[in-house]
Amino acid sequence: MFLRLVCVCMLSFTSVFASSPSVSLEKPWARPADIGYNSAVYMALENTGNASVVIVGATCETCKKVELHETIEVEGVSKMIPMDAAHPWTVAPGEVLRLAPGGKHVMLIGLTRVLENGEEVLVTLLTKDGEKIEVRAMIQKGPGTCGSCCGS
Ligand SMILES: [Cu+2]
Repeated sequence: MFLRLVCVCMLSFTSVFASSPSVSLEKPWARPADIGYNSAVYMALENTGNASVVIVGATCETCKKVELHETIEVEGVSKMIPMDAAHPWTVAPGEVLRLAPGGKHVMLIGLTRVLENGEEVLVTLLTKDGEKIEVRAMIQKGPGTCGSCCGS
């Protein structure tokens, strides 16, 4: 009986912490852009927990739609392709997922406010387990471009 009670306790503990996975974010930033345009968010996300973090999507309060993209080169032309749902971004314990210009990024589509240099934008990454990772990205100009649809 005693053992059983302990088990129930531990289970409820786990579910409390399951709402935010153990990750550490390094320098999240987003490109400045006007209303109606698109922006891209970059960061390094380290999995500091002991279970894989699987990112399946994202939301943003200041745009119409968010997509997870990867810039790849096809016959010398760089193209952005949306993440394949069958191959979500998986970060094993101790690994780092790098979102950077010319590679993976979180695409903010159809901005509903201006992303002004020096301000912040809140983006939420969603995991396969229904967890949320809140990302406060600094709006700043950066290297490279995010492809044809960004304009910056
Ligand atoms: Cu993109």
